Order: sequence, then structure tokens, then C-alpha cells
Amino acid sequence: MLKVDIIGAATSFGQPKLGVDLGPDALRYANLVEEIKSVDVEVNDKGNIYSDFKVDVPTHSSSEDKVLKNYGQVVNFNEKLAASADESVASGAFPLIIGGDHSLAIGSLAGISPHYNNLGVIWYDAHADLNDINTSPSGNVHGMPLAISCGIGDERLVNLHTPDIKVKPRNIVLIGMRDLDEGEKKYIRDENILMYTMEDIEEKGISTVMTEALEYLHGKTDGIHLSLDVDALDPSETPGTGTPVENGLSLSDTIHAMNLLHESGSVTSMDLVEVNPLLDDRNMTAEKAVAIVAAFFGKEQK
Ligand code: 6HN
Ligand code: MN
Ligand code: MN
Ligand code: MN
Repeated sequence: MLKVDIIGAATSFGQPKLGVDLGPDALRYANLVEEIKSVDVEVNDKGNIYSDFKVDVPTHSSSEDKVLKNYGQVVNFNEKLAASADESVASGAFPLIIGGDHSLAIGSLAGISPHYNNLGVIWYDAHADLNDINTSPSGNVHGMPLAISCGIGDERLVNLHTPDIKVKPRNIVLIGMRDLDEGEKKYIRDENILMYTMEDIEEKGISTVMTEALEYLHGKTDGIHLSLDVDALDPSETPGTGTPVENGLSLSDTIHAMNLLHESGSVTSMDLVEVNPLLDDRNMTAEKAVAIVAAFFGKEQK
């Protein structure tokens, strides 16, 4: 039976809005554990990782005079998260990292990628999160984790947990894109990263997009990490998130995408990020997110 380790990544330091660090508990409140257990999966909830407020890391990135916001806390938090994710993979479990803002993907990918030679990544998000300090419009690290995982950006974050580059651009698929910064567009073009924008999804349909994405990754990767940001969905579905963008994916397309990933059996780890119950109405976003995760683990729609 599949063993799933839930790792609560209770961080909000990658962005400025209060409440996203409550995401892991909002997801548990919406019955995450019970819903996953309802399919044939063994679940071990490892509890939450928190960032220490006082950390032994300089507050500024070494290489730059511009500021990465909450730099010390982001480093400290992701070191702890990487250790936990690494331990889960080593024990044979499937790590499900629940956030928390998307800066947590720095730690999850740092902990998971050493177990693979060519980890594939499906980045399901309205954003590419491919900024560095120079291209970022905000200085918020949640807009940077994929770039950092590709070896672009602050040295300490790039070398977190292991001194290697965690992900190769050719092993990435971006899905749901509709809010890209100029520097991100350039990086995607230069590195020839496979990207499906909302227009592509509307044109081809979600089934074709997911099938193409999996075909693209099969053969050249030996594991696939799904990083799912709830702002990939339309704000009418998941309003409780810090950087909503109009014209997103529907819940039904997302559930369908998850069913296809489940059937493929090729995804080996997952992040579920940016659930902010303080920006929400009656924990609606967490409930939808739980339905998404349950579909990913094989729950049939009623
Ligand atoms: N997220 N591209 C914008 C920035 O500030 O870099 C937004 C990033 C959003 C990040 O949704 O995980
Ligand atoms: Mn996003
Ligand atoms: Mn994101
Ligand atoms: Mn099944």
C-alpha cells in the first residue's frame, strides 16, 4: 500500500500576507487526512514545520544589495523542510507537503531531488515562480522557488541541503500560466521550457495537456514532483489565496487532471501550496484543495 507522509509547511515568509501559514491546519480541518485514507493509502501526518523567528542567518542575501524579503527565515525554514522531505523519501514514503506559501518548494525540491537523477516537475500555477532578485517585481521569495531550484539566484538558497542543481529546465512543465513577469518569459524562452498557458488549455483541453506533459517527461525523468499552487484555479473556485489571477482553471478540469496523474502512477511527490484561510470564505479553498488531493490519490468523483 502507498505510504503518504503529510508534512505541514507552516510558513508565510515568502510573501507579505498574514494567514498562509495557517494553510496546513485549514487543510486538516477540511478533512485532508480522512479523505486520503478513504482510498487505499496509509497516511502518516508528520505535523507542522515552523520557522524560527530568530535565526542564525544574515537578513540579507550575500550576493546582492537588493533585498530578498525575510531572507533569514526563508533559509532556516527550508533547511528544516528539506531534511524532513528527504527523510520521507528515504523511508519509502510519498511526501505530500502542504503549505504555506510557495517558497516552501525550495525546501521540498532540495530534500526530494537527491533521490533522483532526473526529477521531473509539473508546476501547476498561474505563475511560473521563475524570478530572481533582479527580475522580481516584489522581492517576495514565493515568486522565485523554481528559478532557485534550477540554480538561479541567491547562493545559499541554490545550495540548500545539497550543493547541486535540483531541477533541469528541460524536465519542467508549466501548466495554467497567465501572469508572467518579463524576466520569467525570457528565461522560459531561453531555456525552451515546456509551457501550457490558459489559452493552450482552452484550445487543447486539459486531457490532452496532461497527456502531452506526461509523455514529455516519461523516458527522461525517473520521478515527477507535482507542485500545485491553488491560484492555478480561477478565483471563483479558490478565493482564499494571496495572489489570485482571473481566468484560471476550473475545479472540474483540475480534478480531471489529478485523475489522469493518478492513473499514470508516475508522480512521486507533491506540494499543495498557497491556501490562506484568512483570505477565504468558510474555508472553501481548503475544501476544494482537499478534493483535488483526494482525486490525485485516486478518489472517484461522486
Ligand atoms: N506564487 N510574479 C509575482 C512575483 O512577485 O514574483 C507573483 C508571484 C506569485 C507566487 O503564486 O507562488
Ligand atoms: Mn501562483
Ligand atoms: Mn506559485
Ligand atoms: Mn487507483
